[in-house]
Amino acid sequence: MKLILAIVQDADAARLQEALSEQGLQSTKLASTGGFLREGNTTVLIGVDDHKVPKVKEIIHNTCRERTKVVTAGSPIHALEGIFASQPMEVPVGGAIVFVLSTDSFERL
Ligand code: 2BA
Repeated sequence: MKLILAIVQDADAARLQEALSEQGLQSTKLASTGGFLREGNTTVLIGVDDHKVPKVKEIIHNTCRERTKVVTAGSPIHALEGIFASQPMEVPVGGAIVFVLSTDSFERL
């Protein structure tokens, strides 16, 4: 059993969950925030048998797009440290950042 953790853009999350659901795959969506842009993104948790991992990756690849975000001058890119973008800059985001974790057990109690 694996736990797939996919960090996706908010705009892709609904389509991803729908596509997973169509294949009978369960998922959980969590609101998250990127450390660099400090913008909202979505983390989707998907628990699957090992042999389904490639299928899940394929669905993620097919539903999550790469987009470019413009960080405007003066944006707090590292707000806590007080570091601001001095020039507008383009940052590619996505399609998705995917972690595959081995799980010791999966139980419904
Ligand atoms: P953010 O941290 O907001 O990063 C958004 C995008 O900014 C990243 O897109 C990357 O293209 C760029 N970026 C990040 N750090 C940078 C830096 N120090 N200098 C220049 N550009 C930088 P993605 O790589 O597609 O990542 C999308 C989101 O996935 C990230 O949002 C973060 O929430 C998550 N993520 C990415 N790598 C991760 C990791 N190793 N561990 C945990 N979360 C990660």
